[in-house]
Amino acid sequence: MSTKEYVDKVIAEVKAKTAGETEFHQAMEEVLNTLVPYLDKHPEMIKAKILERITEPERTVMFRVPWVDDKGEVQVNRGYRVEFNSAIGPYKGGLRFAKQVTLGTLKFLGFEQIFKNSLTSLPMGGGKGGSDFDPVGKSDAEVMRFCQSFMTELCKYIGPNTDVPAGDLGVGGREIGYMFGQYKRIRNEFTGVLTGKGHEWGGSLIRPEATGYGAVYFLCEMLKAKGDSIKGKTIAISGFGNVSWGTAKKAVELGAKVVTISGPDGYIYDPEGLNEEKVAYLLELRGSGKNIASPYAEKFPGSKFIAGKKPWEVKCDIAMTCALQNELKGEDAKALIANGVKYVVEVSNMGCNAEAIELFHKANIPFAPGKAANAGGVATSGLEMAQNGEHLYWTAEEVDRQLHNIMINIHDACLSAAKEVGQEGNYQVGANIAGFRKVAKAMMDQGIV
Ligand code: 2IT
Repeated sequence: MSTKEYVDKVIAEVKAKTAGETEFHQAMEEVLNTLVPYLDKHPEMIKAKILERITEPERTVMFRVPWVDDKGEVQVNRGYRVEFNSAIGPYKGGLRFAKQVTLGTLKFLGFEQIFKNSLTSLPMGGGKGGSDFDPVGKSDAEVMRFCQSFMTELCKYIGPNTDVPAGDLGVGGREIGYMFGQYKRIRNEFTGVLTGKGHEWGGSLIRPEATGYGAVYFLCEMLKAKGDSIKGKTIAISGFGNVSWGTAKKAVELGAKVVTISGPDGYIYDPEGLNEEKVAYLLELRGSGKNIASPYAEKFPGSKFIAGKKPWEVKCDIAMTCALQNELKGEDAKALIANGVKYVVEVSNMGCNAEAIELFHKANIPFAPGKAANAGGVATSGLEMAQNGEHLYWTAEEVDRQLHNIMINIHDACLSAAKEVGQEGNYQVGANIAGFRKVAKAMMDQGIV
């Protein structure tokens, strides 16, 4: 059997035993398909069934999360933690609270996290969790009661050397605070069991900005590799949450023109570009808890709201997905290419579908996959863990400096891994191989576990 046939067989078997987990299938196929040239040179990994093992989470917990809403009615959600791989460190990854969350969603995110965390060069395994709890329109008291109930169960499975969750969609500083408080109360210990904490109680400076800053640092390296620079470039970004905010903040600071943001309701086109005031307004928009982007257009005349559409139809040099999985599909890629896009950076996890990625490759447009470009968030979580372990705080400059170095190293690791398998300039292949080989080697060293 050729390596390609072997990989196809593993993909088919994984799909058959995880029926219905479509987002996980997409993420798993995307990674496994790119590993063929690497596995060709490593038959010992095929023999040790590394692919069969790495696609099966070490452990998954699913649990009931009962809570009482403001009207006194009992609500029941489902909580999850997928502890995917601990070969190179404790499970690490965010918690996502969103209505549409399923086991398949969290398995895709947990699977991506294995390779992303490996790319950071920090000792972190891969995990992800969350709930189908919908934070939209919930009161502060409801969010607190939900978080406390969620943590009452989750606290049995996590710990600073076991599994360290963080935020993701629907989980920010407020939710991390409520969950940390409950963990501390039940376990009677003050430890770095979560990252993204408030700075007063163990959180790292720059963690809120880190995902967006890191993505822009990665973009700057891509530009540099082509003898180009970010200054004066027109950038279309999606979303208006934490990741979009950090991305816009750093891009604007470095002299780019960010002309779009978006929400589930549509997108904002701001031809003058965002400035410091508009970037700061994103925090207000998110804080409103309404999950819509349209109020931006009322606040800033000169910008307009386009209902029900995505920002990928505007003319831009650089497109950066900062919202959700599969938010940029084949037809969006075609529109971007027709409008002359020069670089695409996936900042959301699996922001582009397979067809879109293929189109960017065919058009010779440098494409950065999320697991490389958005790794700055979890990398800074790793730096938060290091500070907690040392019982120290580092300055913002120190954290930012380390984040910047990590992103430069990830960029270079992607390019050199791609080159080794004869696919020069292919960040997707490079990220997957560079992320995979470290975890696979660790698994080989640790025996059949
Ligand atoms: O997707 C991600 O990398 C995150 N949501 C951050 C995870 C973390 O542990 O900081």
